[in-house]
Amino acid sequence: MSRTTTITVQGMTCGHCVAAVRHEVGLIPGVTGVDVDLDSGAVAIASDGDLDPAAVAAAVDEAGYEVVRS
Ligand SMILES: [Cu+2]
Repeated sequence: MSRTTTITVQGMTCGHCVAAVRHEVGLIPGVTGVDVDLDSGAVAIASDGDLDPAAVAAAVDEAGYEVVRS
């Protein structure tokens, strides 16, 4: 079942940051789409089934940023 999880990521400043977050989060199993709003830091993650919040936090950390609200 498809669902969307929205988190807030702190520290993104440009299109490169957006691409890095999109890439890392997109590698999480089950993720089918990642939509990033640079201005607000909102990251909408479309997935098949439930997302593991720890996996999302790890992916954002891998990209070099931090989840401030999930
Ligand atoms: Cu950047």
